[in-house]
Amino acid sequence: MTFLNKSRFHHPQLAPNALGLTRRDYEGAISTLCAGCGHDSISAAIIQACFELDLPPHRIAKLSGIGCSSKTPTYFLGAAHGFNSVHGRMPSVLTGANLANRDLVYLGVSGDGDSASIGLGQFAHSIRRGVNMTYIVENNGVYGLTKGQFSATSDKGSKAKKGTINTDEPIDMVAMALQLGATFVGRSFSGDKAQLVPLIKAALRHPGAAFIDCISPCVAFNNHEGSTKSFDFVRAHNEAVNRLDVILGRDHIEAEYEPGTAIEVTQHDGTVLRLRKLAEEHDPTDRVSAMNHLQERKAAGEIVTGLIFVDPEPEELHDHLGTIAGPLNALGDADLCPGAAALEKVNAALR
Ligand SMILES: Cc1ncc(C[n+]2csc(CCOP(=O)(O)OP(=O)(O)O)c2C)c(N)n1
Ligand code: SF4
Ligand SMILES: [Mg+2]
Repeated sequence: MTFLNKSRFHHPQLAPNALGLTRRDYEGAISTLCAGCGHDSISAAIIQACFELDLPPHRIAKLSGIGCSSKTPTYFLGAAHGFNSVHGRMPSVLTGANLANRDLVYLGVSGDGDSASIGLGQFAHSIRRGVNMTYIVENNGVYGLTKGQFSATSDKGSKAKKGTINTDEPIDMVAMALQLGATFVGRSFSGDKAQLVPLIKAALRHPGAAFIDCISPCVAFNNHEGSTKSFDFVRAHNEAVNRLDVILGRDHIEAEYEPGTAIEVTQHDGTVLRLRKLAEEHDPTDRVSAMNHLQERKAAGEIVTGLIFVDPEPEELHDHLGTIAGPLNALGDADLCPGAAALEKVNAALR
């Protein structure tokens, strides 16, 4: 069975957000993934983040490729626009949609196979172009949907369920996103909702290419001893660099921190990202420092999580192309065809 009907009834006292919507209004169909799959926790975190940000669900476009991870948009934001692309091709479809209508909030959901194997080139070009989006990779180190082959993010030396050892070097998507110029880079774990929800909220509010690598154990094929993407392994090696509070313009700031223990980054729309430092030597607004910290901790066997890098003054694809402020798909005949005199002027300038 691939679809289960969900009752529309909900508890009358469910708290509404500023739009008068409850958390239920941000849900989708009932998940058909394996019970305990990390991907379902990420869906729950996306629902929570969008609910808390008061995003109108119909102003969100969720796009994905192929895989268990790419199936998940069916299970959240049922009222959003959705597009399930060919395997690995989500980034170019998202780029095209964003160019045509910049007024939507773009959320790309993908897997490690979808983005680091077949879709690696697509991932790289969407990041380096600075497409304004939140790009989440639900990273389990296997092709879950096709029954557990190693993916390009499987660590060298890690063991498959049937005992095979991976001999290939892994692709670290966080390191790649940093190198490719992403203006927001985070890593999290599906089992750490307290870290993941604010990270997704901050990414959704970031006006540029925001990338989150979310380790998401596959309980069917990659949660055994010897796997470096299992719940136990990630819990034991998780090294959070900071704890993030997302403070919206309307919120009042509650806690105060000792000078030097927190960094505040104000985004264009007034959202304040407050980062409580856990790793003293890590400065999340310095790309080179972020790259160094990532590699140093990786060499020590740790998985760095948290908001690893953010550019407080990001540029995005529309800034680079100089497109008009409104969505291109709303242009009328007069804008698109300004007449013979205007054409003559352009031609004259080129003679
Ligand atoms: C062009 C093409 N090649 C191969 C496949 C087979 N295929 C489907 S999903 C998948 C891998 C999915 O892995 P990942 O993106 O990591 O998602 P997961 O299931 O692990 O969440 C593959 C190879 C396909 N559907 N299309
Ligand atoms: S096969 Fe793995 S990734 Fe797919 S639904 Fe099951 S646990 Fe999740
Ligand atoms: Mg996978």
